[in-house]
Amino acid sequence: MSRFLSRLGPAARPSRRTVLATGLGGAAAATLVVGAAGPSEPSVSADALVARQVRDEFLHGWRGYVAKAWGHDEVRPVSGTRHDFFATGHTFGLSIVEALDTLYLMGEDAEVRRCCDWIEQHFDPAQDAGVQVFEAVIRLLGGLLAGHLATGRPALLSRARELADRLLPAFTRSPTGMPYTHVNLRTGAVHGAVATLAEIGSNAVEFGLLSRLTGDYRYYDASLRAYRAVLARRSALGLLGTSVHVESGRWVGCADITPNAPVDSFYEYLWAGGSLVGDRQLSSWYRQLTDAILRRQAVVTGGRLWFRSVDFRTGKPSGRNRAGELGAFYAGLLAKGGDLRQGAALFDSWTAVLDRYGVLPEVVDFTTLAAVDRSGQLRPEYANSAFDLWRVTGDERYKQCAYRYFTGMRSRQRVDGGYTVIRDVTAPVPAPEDLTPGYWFAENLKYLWLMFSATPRFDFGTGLLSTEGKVLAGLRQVWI
Ligand code: DMJ
Repeated sequence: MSRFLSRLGPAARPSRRTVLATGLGGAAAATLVVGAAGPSEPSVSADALVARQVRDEFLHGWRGYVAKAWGHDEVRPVSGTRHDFFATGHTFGLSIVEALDTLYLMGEDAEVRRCCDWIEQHFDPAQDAGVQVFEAVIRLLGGLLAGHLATGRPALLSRARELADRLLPAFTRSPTGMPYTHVNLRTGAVHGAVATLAEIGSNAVEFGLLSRLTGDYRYYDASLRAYRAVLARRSALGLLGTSVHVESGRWVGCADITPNAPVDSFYEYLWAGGSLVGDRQLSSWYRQLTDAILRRQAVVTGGRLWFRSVDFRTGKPSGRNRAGELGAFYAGLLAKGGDLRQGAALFDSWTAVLDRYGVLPEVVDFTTLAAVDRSGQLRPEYANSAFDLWRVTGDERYKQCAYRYFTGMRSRQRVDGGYTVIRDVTAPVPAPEDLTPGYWFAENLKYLWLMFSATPRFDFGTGLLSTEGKVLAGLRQVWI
């Protein structure tokens, strides 16, 4: 049986000095002055003003979802239509589940109650639908657990448990323990025998917490078995490939593309699982793999730190000098994991991309910073790393960067019906693509809110967020 030994160790709480007190430079300073309190308003700190802007924008997106897509997975804010995320013709109220703990942290308690009521009455974890296990775990299971921690409502925990029970066949029917990518929630039928590392490993945090809350260790043990199966297949260099056939156990994709998708959160959960669950095995694997990645994949080009893709058996570089925005989370992970210098350097690399485009493109060539995939997917990873680095260092610079990210998103991706992904971040007037991804409600503005609001509902020392931004430790039930 797995043991739960400790929680995330105490981290220094970043200073609460205001942004203005430290002297902002450039565009961020100018924007803040414009937004500062007028003569008739009571004196409010610059942080509080930013927090108010952040909450206003979150609620703008939320109202768009409520007005046009309530009860459905995602909203298309331009056309005012809906999108089924998991399976056509099925809804899990994804954006409701994603938004729940963000609304709680922002003090929107009436909305929290409305979301919980909807989940209790309508959320159906037994639909005859094949769902992607990875997405169901990080988005739905994580959201239900965070909602339970925020509100104490037992029904959210029982929905979480039923969902996890219906996802488990993906693990238990696999001969290696590495999960199939998809499972039918009603029948338990599995499919998808080639799984990426993110799909195999991004569950230890949710399953670990569920096991602790229920005393049922089948969930966490399934996570560990999957992790063990991957680690047993490490190369002599200590590196991992991209994807594995979960029945034969053979590698299918042999490039180690860390920190890019689709391996990204595999590494994140070795660290987060080790911290939340207190499992030293996970922490030790994290350390060993990270040492190998830093040794074999880190590369400095144009004075900036990036990570190159290599063959995991030989270490030979692939020559594809691509960095996906999804990999921007790695700056914060490196910092949390004890490699602050490298984490800060990688964050600076992504800040150079942000400075060039205003909104981060999906993929860049890291030797030139040219946008290779120009779409702007409303991704949260840069803000996530700003938050992590601020927590680790207390350095106000990370808040300034996060604010620049916020204003870029607000000026280019805001539409009347909410926020949307865009086709081309380099276009002077970007064409909207008409989707607010569910993760936008879970992540982007939560990181900003936590940095600027000083909310008493989050424990800045012990708090831990999942890869989907769900607060799975450190939520405080506080009346505000
Ligand atoms: C989120 O769903 C999660 O953060 C996931 O781990 C990868 N990134 C997306 C949002 O970009």
